[in-house]
Parts: sequence; C-alpha cells; structure tokens
Amino acid sequence: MAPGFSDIIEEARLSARALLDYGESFFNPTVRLGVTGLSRAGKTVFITALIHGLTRGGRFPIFEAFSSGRIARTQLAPQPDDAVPRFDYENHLHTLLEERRWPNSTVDISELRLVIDYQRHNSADRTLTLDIVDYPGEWLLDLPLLNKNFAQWSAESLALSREAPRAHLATAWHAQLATLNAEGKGDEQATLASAKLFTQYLRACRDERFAMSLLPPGRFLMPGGLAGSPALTFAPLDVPADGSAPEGSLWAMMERRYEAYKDVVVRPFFRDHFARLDRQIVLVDALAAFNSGPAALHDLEAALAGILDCFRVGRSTILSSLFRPRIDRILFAATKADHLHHLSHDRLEAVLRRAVTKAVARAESTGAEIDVVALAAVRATREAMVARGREKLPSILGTPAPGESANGEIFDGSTEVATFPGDLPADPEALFNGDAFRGLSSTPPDNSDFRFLRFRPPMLECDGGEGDDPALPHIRLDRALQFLIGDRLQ
Ligand SMILES: Nc1nc2c(ncn2[C@@H]2O[C@H](COP(=O)(O)OP(=O)(O)OP(=O)(O)O)[C@@H](O)[C@H]2O)c(=O)[nH]1
Ligand SMILES: [Mg+2]
Repeated sequence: MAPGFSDIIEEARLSARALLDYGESFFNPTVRLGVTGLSRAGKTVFITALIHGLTRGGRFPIFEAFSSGRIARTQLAPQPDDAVPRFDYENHLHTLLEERRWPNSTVDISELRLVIDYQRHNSADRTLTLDIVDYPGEWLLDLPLLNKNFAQWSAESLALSREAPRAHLATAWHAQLATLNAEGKGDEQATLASAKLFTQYLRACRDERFAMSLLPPGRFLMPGGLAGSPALTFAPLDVPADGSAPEGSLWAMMERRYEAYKDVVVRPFFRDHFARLDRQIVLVDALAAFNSGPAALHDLEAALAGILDCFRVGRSTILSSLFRPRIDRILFAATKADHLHHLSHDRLEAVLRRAVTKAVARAESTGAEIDVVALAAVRATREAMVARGREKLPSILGTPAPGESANGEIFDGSTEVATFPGDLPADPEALFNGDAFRGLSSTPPDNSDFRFLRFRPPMLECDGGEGDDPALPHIRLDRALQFLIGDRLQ
C-alpha cells in the first residue's frame, strides 16, 4: 500500500522519538519490556510478582544473573514518561500480601522503572535500567487496523460474526444491520444504534462462557475517556470491498469515524508505546479457553496469529528501516499454571507451543526470537494425590475465593479444598480436533471436562529473616526472566 500523508507525518514523529530514546539508552543501557495480554490474563499479578521477586530476594534458580549472586541490588526508580500513569506496585502488593486478594482490574497503560546493579561475567560493575510497560492486549490487537480500510475491516468483522458461536450472539446486531442502507443519507441515530448493538455483541463474545479473544476495535470494550465520542461510534457495514462511499452517506460517516479511531487511538499507541519496546511478554489465559470449550481454544489460536501479525505489521507499517520497531524477543506465557498439577505444566506449555507454531507459520517473519512458557506468577496452590475409589488423582489444594462453587457447594473463602481440575492430554493436537472436549459454552459446569476454581492468593509465613515480607511462591517465573533479560546481564 502506498504511504499516505498521515503515515509520513507519523514517521517523522516516530523518528524523532527513536532518536531521543537512542541517545538516552546509549549512556544508560535500558530495556523497555512490554507486558501485555487480554483483560484478566494476569498482567498486574505478573508485574507485581516480578518486581517483588527482584527487589526482595525471590527464589529464581533459573535466572542465572540473580541466582549466581551477580545482581547486587534492584531498586525502584521514578518512571521516565511524565504522561503515563505509574504502575501502582505498592498498592497491588499490599492487596496480595496483606488482604490475600487479587489486585483490582486495571484498564489503562502504566509503567514502572527498575534499576538493576549487577556484575558482568568479567567482574565489571554495570547498571541496567528496566522499564516495564503494562498495556492492554486489546490495544495491541488494534494494530492491524492500520493496514485496513473501512470496507476491508467491515468484511472481516462480518465474516467472523457469521461463524459459530458468534453468529448466535450477533443476532440482534445483524437484524439491525439488515435494515440499514449504507449508501443512504448519514443518520446519527442509526449509527448510534448500530454501534451499541455491535458493542453488545463484542461484550457477549468475551463472556466467561464463550471466552472469545479476537474482538477489535479494542476500545469498544474499554472506552475510558473516549466513551460516547464519535471515534467510538461506528460499526461494520455490508459494503463492497472495492467500492467507494457516496458523499454524505451512512457509509461515508462510518468510514470517517473508523479513520478517526485509527488517528486518535491506534496511531498514538503505536508511536508512543509499541514502537519503543525492546522485549515483549504476551500473557495468555489458556485455562479460560479450556473452561469454555473448543471454540474458545480455536479463537485463542486465531488471536495469537493476530498478535503475531501485529508484530509483523509493526515492522512494515512505518517506512523507515532505521527506526522500525525493535522488539527482538517475544515470550508467550500461559498464566495461572498453578491451577494444574505439575504433571500438566509441560502439557500446558505444549498446547501453547502448538497454537503459537501454527500462528508463526501463518504470520510472516516478525524478526524476533519467540519462546513459550507455562507459568504462575503467584502460586496459590499446593499439590496432593487424592484417592477416589481405587484411583489416585493428581490434585491441587487451595482456598477457593468466596462465592466460588463446585458440586453444589459454595465456598466461604476460608476453607481449603482439594480439587481435581482435569488432565491435559499428552498430545496437544487432541485438544484442537473438532469437539475434543466439553466446556461451559455447551454444557453445565459440573459436566465440563475442565473446571478451574479461582483460588485466593497463598498464605505466606515470614521466616523471621531480615526481609520484612517472605518470597512469593511462583512457577517458572525465573524462566521467563532468563529469556526476557538474561542476555542483557551477561
Ligand atoms: N492462581 C493464580 N491466579 C492468578 C495468577 N495471576 C492472575 N490470576 C488470576 O487472574 C485474575 C486477573 O489477574 P490480573 O493480574 O489482574 O490480570 P490483568 O491482565 O491485569 O487484568 P486486567 O487488568 O483486568 O486487564 C486475578 O484476579 C486472579 O484471579 C496466578 O499467578 N495464579
Ligand atoms: Mg491489570
């Protein structure tokens, strides 16, 4: 596609920004780590646990610079971007440790800076600055819109909404769409109604029972300050991909707003945040997809392809090869692995690897090294073998959050229970074949093959050492750290 005027302006801004960053990182080696994932994937918990572990002596045997004692000290420092909210670390940690609750949902971007003093392998003392940027995965999934015009986006969104189980959830919106004349006069009320029904459809897809992942435009479900603005008031229309909108038509109105969404929301995100990242971790709640059923797992697979596409689009959208996005490592992490017995951790990793490999094959090169891990940033469970009849089942022990229920029992938030969450198959392919398993989208909770309860964060006991709070238990958080920054601490 030929570069438009806005792309050229955008590149000029981007280059200026990149030069500034480059100057700073020349004197002061810095890694900007993006942490993303769809809503509830585990971003806030991951960052809180990571900072706590690094600053308060976590147990990270696989993170070599740390376990070998080469990291002398890690401290929080004022974060560098004046217009970005600070990641509210102290509050989130207090909620986790003192209240034994999970932190509240966060909807905006936030950032925090860590300064790591370490010794190189050759004994020289060095400092690495780690900027952690927490941003919603929904924003990331908007990037491909930069390369699509309104008609293309409409056609894709409509095709997706006609597939099961989405078609059923889109009935009301489709009915309204059928009454619209795209070439007729632009009509604010019809546009408002259409945007509202389209948003309701997106929201229904995200519901726990369906757990769909691929739902752009992202701000429709998390509008923040833009709620009700024209840039968020449009919806797909049934228009030909190669046609052009008659002046003054409904089509022209929707098209203009779609382009405004790109200008107001997507381009600034790309320029101010995405293009400045060096490393990226994408957190994935694969368990939510297992809970829901095969359709959600397929949707997740498509979303991973979509995410990889974003990294590729990120490279090709902006013209200059000098200042193109520089992400050189991407880690996909299946979170909340503590909901499974450790016998299934490798299997969870294999499922994610299978989904990502297919996605990698479809997306052209992202120019980055990619790895996969199954982790729990905060391990809320322990393990036990529980006898059921003659069988011994590999089970997990934890305190279900108040209000969670299983087998007709509602938990009060203080009783510990043993549950058997379900076994992942040895061959990940088995899960991707047709109706391989039963989930909440097709069957009541007690019949589904997997049922993951929400557990409270663990109760920690101080060991009386010098540190005030004890290390948080985790699963494979150290492996993630080794991949993400290990090479920068050599
Ligand atoms: N057991 C367990 N649960 C986790 C873990 N990480 C996240 N969770 C659960 O997942 C929920 C969401 O985690 P958050 O870290 O708030 O997720 P987020 O991606 O920041 O979510 P939003 O801010 O809403 O986008 C938490 O409330 C917990 O119930 C983990 O390591 N172990
Ligand atoms: Mg959050």
